[in-house]
Amino acid sequence: MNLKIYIDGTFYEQSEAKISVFDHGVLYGDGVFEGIRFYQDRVFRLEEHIDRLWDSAKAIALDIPMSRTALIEATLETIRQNDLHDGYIRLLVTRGIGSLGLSPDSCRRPSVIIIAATIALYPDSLYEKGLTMATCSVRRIPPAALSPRIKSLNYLNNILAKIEAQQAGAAEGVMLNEQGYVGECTGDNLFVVKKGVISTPPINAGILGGITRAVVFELAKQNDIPIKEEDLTRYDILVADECFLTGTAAEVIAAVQLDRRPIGDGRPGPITLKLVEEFRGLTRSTGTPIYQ
Ligand code: PXG
Repeated sequence: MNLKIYIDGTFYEQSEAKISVFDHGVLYGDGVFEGIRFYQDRVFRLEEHIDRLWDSAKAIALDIPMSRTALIEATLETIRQNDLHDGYIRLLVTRGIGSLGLSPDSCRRPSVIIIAATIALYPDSLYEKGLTMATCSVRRIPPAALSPRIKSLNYLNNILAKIEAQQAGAAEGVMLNEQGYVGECTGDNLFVVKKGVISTPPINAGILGGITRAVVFELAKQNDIPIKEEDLTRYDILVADECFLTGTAAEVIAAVQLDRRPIGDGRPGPITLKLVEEFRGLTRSTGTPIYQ
């Protein structure tokens, strides 16, 4: 597929879409990003993603060089330029070109990059069977070092955990925080269900405030399923009736094993499956229109 990529106001053919080796996004991972989905000509929770991008940028003292409205329009136009109807958007803001040296003072202008593409979805069988998880020895970065609420271009912490999970033969890795409580998975938030009540770690456990996570709170409330934020340990996953993960890429998906031990009966549970269905309904009936 030959995509058209947006870089700082211009659309480039995929093979021509390049940035400088002096961009501090490359040199230091200095920048922020968002992963966004669109379904049937509508972008899902676009405002929320743009809000989070702005907060991530503010938190690293990065001024996004355009207005929110202009960025929303550029995002929609990138999808239109590629004539896509369902897919994935990767929005990046890098610190921009500077000299070799940590200080962002040498970077004159941040760069805005927008990629819209089709997405390689998890196969349906994974939603029916659920995925496996392994506990990682790599801990989530403590908020005192770098807030995990910032969706920054530096994902090494999560990548190392992902490698560890894969080496253990699992699809996802459970990352604990510095205190040993469950944080999140490498690119997804984690929930458990016990006796009909859904629980998930609070944001101050040192996790990303997931947009899909927030949607699950809305869906649980609409469906009268009790939901709460509380500190969880590995024990709570092992004794849970159900476990599921949420993320823009995975949507809502059951997790059925931790460290090769079954969670509940080892199959996706009824509350998880209800949320999977409700979430799909929402993605196909709401969102910012792309083509009108
Ligand atoms: N936790 C972390 C650490 C994440 O990176 C989520 C939770 C879920 O958040 P949302 O807002 O998506 O519900 C994420 C999401 C990708 C990709 O391309 C996705 C994420 C990060 C990196 C890559 O699938 N993040």
